[in-house]
Amino acid sequence: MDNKEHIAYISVGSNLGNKKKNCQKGIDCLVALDENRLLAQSPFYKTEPVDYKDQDWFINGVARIETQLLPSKFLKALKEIEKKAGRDLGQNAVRFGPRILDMDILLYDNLVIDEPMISIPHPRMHERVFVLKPLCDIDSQIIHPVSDKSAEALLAAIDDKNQGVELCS
Ligand code: PH2
Ligand code: MG
Ligand code: MG
Repeated sequence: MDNKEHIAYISVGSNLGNKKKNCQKGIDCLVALDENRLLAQSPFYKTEPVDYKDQDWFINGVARIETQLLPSKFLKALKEIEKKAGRDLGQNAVRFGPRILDMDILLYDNLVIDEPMISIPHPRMHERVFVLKPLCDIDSQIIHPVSDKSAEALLAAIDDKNQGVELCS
């Protein structure tokens, strides 16, 4: 920890159990840590599964967090929260498949990291409506440091508007 404040955007998702509750609990657990503070949270969306389609629909949302944790520690905190929520991270867990709680780092300051254990920005965020829609709700002008485009511009550039995403009641 370098004691400096950093701004991170995270996504939360769930398609098992009480999906909305799982997502909210994930954010609550993260900001319960002394090093983190919640700056903004999007509404939740009900979303159709992408990549691996043969699974139940998801609840997704995005939050902006002020953190003193460096990226590797911040990621570790997310993974611990996922595990505590009961997520199966074993060998048999299907890639892109059903999960109680998924918490991903989308952006962290202007940082670009591409390493086996950590990739920032999230490598698929620019093609996912279920990420960009809630991200635009809290900060449509935030710039993706690789493409240099705003969240709003990235969302507008997605052709496949069939990725079903609707506001959660
Ligand atoms: N997460 C995935 C794969 N597919 N689809 C939706 N709608 N929402 C997700 O969070 C999601 C997904 C892998 O992380
Ligand atoms: Mg994910
Ligand atoms: Mg993940």
